[in-house]
Amino acid sequence: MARILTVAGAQLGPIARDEPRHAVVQRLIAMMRAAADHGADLVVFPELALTTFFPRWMMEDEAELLRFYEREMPSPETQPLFEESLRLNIAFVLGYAELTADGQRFNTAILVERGKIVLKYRKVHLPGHGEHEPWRAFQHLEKRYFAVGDLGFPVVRALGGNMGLAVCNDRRWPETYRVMGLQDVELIAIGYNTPLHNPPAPVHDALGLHHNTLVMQAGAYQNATFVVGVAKCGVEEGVMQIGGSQIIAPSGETIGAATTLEDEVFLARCDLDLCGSYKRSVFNFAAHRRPEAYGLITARAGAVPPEES
Ligand code: ING
Repeated sequence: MARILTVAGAQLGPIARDEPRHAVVQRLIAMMRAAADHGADLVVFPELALTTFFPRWMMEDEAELLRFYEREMPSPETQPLFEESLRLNIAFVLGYAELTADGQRFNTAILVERGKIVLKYRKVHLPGHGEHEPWRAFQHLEKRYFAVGDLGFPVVRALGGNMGLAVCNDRRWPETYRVMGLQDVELIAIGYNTPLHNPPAPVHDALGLHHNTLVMQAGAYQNATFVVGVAKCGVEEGVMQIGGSQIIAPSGETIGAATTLEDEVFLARCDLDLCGSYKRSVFNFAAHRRPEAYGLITARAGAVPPEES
């Protein structure tokens, strides 16, 4: 029996700083309905999909900062999204800022199937900086506002396949995909907020969309998995964030893509059994990988250059 998932990406245009959650949830529900109308089994929303990308500002006032986090999931504002997904029988991935009961803060993503959270992930690779850096046109304070994720990179059986999650900067690191590849993942959903301009390296800006596609196509192919990358994009509070939302097959080919910088639903037919032809040949990990040669990958964080000869 073929395991074919119709997958939708629900790219988000800008969310204003003062946009109320219930208004954002209505945008999400509208896209969830559009996805379901096209027969989608799963719809993927971006990273931090309930609020503006608030790490772009330095906030000294704790109360102001904590307004951007969710204390419960679902909450009264997000419950309608869970109910609609149950009514439409469509699963969804949602990124949001999580404040735990014991006060920890994470950049979190969840997979919800039949109204239940079946997978939770907390972002491991936090880009940016921890202190206010006024020289920047805008801040990127994820290292200040979030703790490093403490759940690893879990993969679960859901929707008839092996599902995994990652968040934004995670997609740039091959380890993210490989740890899930070693759990036989077949589809990884990755939401992101990526400013076009990167203040520490402006010369990279023109390559932003290229790097976005490059890392996700590589991750998909090298781990024989589908990758669904979905942006929050457009000019959000004065900062241009790239689009480039797309669905990538285990072949590394992009098989569905958004073409605007606004709220946009796009789809692809994902035959999960396509993963097998790569998992059984070129990326048959058991047959070809040599972990005994890879020790540095977990033993060392930063690069150490060779001795001068
Ligand atoms: N954003 C960016 C990302 O990794 C970034 C950070 C911006 C990296 C520009 C490189 C260039 O896509 C988040 N939220 O991780």
